[in-house]
Amino acid sequence: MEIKLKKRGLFIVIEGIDRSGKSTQCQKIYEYLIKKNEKIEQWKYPDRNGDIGKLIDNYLKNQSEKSDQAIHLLFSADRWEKNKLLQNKLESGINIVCDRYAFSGVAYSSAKGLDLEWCKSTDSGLISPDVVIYLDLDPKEAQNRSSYGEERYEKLTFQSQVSKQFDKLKDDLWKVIDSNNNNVESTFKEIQIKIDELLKKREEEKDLEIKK
Ligand code: FDM
Ligand code: MG
Repeated sequence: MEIKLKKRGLFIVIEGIDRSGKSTQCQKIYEYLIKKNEKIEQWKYPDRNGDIGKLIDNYLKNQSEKSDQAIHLLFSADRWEKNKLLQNKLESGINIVCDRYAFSGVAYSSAKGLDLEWCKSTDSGLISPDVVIYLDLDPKEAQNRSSYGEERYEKLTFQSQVSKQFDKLKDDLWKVIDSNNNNVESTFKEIQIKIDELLKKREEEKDLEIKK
């Protein structure tokens, strides 16, 4: 009998409007998993250092113009470029915590008026996360946070529209956390509960695999 120890890495996605605290929580998750002796990497989309990411970065900084469809496809292409690598990492047992993913792609592009289903279609087939942690923040609250307004999308009316589009994407995979209190620790506590749950589930699946 061949015993196959299947310990796939967790793919944890953090989503939310601009300034909702995603990068802070990604860092907290990273540190938490390191402490638990887990292999973990932090990813972020768009990947502004890659070839495609550089085009996106210019657009976001208002240094170039693109049609709504073209920029949507670039964001999507940025993810497709790294999909295989992501799969390999997860299969080799590395956990990935990712700041934004295809849900941002759909929410931001459809907030401009592009068809929701079309927006979804370009990401169809990408690896699905194990959980989407959504940091829920009132767009008016976001406006008061530091560095707001530097990039193209950081405007109250647009962020309010993005927030409404995110609402349409929520499903059972999502864990929605109210982040309006701006309390890093209490927000993380809720995330931690979810992560512990996922780690436990994965261990149980591994045990099942051994018994088979
Ligand atoms: N964004 C991000 C999109 O419009 N589509 C996407 O697919 C992704 C991943 O780009 F305003 C937007 C969201 C945000 C901007 O993201 C850059 P960061 O997290 O603020 O760097
Ligand atoms: Mg931003």
